[in-house]
Amino acid sequence: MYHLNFLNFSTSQIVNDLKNKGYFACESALEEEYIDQIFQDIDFNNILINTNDVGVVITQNIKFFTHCLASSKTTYDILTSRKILDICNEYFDDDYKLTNHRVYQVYKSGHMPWHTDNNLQSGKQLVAKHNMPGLLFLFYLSDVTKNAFQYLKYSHKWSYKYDGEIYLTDTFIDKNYKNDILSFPMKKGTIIICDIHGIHRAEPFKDDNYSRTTLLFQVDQVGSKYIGHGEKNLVNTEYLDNLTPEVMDYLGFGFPRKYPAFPSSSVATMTPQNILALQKQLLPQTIQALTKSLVKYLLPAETFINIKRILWDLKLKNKNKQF
Ligand SMILES: O=C(O)CCC(=O)C(=O)O
Ligand SMILES: [Fe+2]
Repeated sequence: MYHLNFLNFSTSQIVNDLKNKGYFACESALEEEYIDQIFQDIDFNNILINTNDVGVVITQNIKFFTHCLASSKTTYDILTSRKILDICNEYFDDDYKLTNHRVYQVYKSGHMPWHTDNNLQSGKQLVAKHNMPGLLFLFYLSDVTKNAFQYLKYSHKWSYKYDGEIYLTDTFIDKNYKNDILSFPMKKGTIIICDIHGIHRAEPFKDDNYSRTTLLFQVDQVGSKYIGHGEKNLVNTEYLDNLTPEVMDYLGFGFPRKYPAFPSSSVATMTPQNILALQKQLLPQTIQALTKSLVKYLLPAETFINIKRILWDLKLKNKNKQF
């Protein structure tokens, strides 16, 4: 799953970087075949509408696949991999939980504000910043030349000064911390880990021909004071081939989770272009549905059942002929 250049970093080295610098980054950490597999698990061209499954939703210029653990064994394996758990075990000194995760694809443009991820929520609303330790993990699933992850040097040590703010403006950061901005334009397969208390963002970009795909997950040291902290983890039981008390605890078995899946989406979070493209996609299906309902209106229900019986009979006869 991981290349040696990541595995060769000892867990203590990584944890040391996280505690001192607030981040750790390593290029070509995730093997290509795992990245390819994630793209096979997720069809970014298929947006959920009356589909009885988990899948992709859109908000503005970002496509999100949130419930990875329900529909991508590869992401499940990465999120529960030994190396990740080892890092968490050494970094945290109390129980920790996977509090959110998603794969997202940003395209054409993006402007994320500077922020920290130590958020306490009530429903989908941010209500306060918390002081639980936590780690944000990012895997670049495409080469990142634009829209790179950015981190303010040592900000995990002083970001509490801005706990009253939801975001920090670009102007404020440019004025006060311009020289502290670290940017991570790196190759596909890169892993970046950072302290959730560090101030970070994805660098704004505008380019109709560019997109960036990322696997992100967050692990927080959720103490008994914060019962309910985190998004629900919908897990496909088929994937649970490594279940140990450690993994169960990390995934939050039996632990309440009160936050809705991120992002909170609806047709209204799509761009007008997206909605238009969707209408085009829906047209043949709408015609199909109309035809079906017209035929149903014209023919008695019994006729339908009889047609189905005849078709079934023909199918059986054909099958029997083959043997
Ligand atoms: O995509 C990135 O570079 C950062 C994402 C991030 O900070 C977030 O979603 O909270
Ligand atoms: Fe963030």
